[in-house]
Amino acid sequence: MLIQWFPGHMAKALREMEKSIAKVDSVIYMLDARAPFSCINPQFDNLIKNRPVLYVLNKCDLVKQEDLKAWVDYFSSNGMSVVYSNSLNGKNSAKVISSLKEVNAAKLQRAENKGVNYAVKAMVIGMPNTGKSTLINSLAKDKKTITGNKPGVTRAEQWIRLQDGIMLLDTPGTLCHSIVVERTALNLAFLGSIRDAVLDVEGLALKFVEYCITSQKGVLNKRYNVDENETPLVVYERIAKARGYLLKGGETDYSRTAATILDDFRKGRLGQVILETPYDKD
Ligand SMILES: Nc1nc2c(ncn2[C@@H]2O[C@H](COP(=O)(O)OP(=O)(O)O)[C@@H](O)[C@H]2O)c(=O)[nH]1
Ligand SMILES: [Mg+2]
Repeated sequence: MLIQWFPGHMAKALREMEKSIAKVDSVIYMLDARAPFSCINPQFDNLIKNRPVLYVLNKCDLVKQEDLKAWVDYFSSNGMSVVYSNSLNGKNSAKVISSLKEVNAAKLQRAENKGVNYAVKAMVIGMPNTGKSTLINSLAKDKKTITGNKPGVTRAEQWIRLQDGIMLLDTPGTLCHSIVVERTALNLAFLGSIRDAVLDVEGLALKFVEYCITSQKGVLNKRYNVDENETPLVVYERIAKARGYLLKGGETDYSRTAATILDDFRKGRLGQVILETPYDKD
């Protein structure tokens, strides 16, 4: 499957982020817990190399406990600071904040030694749709929030001040301009990080059905009440039939079915479905 997109605005966003990095102490790197590897953007490597990074496995509600634990262990054992989050309910907000302070401990200690009250500044980066804005909102909840321009900065930068002595900078999601590994491209497309307008949505949904019936057995049966023991195309058509998505003359409405399947996955209506484990090689 060929996945192409116009990278112009993303290249611009990356340039903006390269300017902003100088103003922040650290980085919050948002990853979708269902496919953390695929959400790593090699174009960020250079950007973040001199800053402490806190990796956030977001949408943890869409992943089984044991899978989440495997990912946390994987990141931790590779010396990376990691925390998980359900940004919709903000349950883990306190842990995200304390972890961010931990990765900035040296800076905070220096400030304390000088007797100054220092606000840690962190830039929130990640692929589109990983939940950056939702996380920021959940952390800022019930707290005094200021957004908009900082004095002396002409560009509209979205700074959010948390009462916990932290300032966060939201960024637009940025895809890399080419994704060489097909599995990665597919995962990002499944997750909704690539705009559907540039995708073959029906082909994508078919690939997703194929993935589910081979690697996530029972998920489609549970949601759509269809027998999964058939080819991906037949299962796809069964889902259409089960939903009554038929065109005049009884033909399958592939496009409506595709939209439903992908939306159900992205919104978590299929339950806990992972796309990757730390043991996946490719
Ligand atoms: N289930 C679930 N959905 C989430 C979570 N965080 C964000 N979302 C949803 O993911 C979608 C993208 O979130 P958004 O904050 O706009 O992503 P951004 O593009 O990275 O800023 C929205 O539909 C959110 O409601 C989470 O922790 N769990
Ligand atoms: Mg956003």
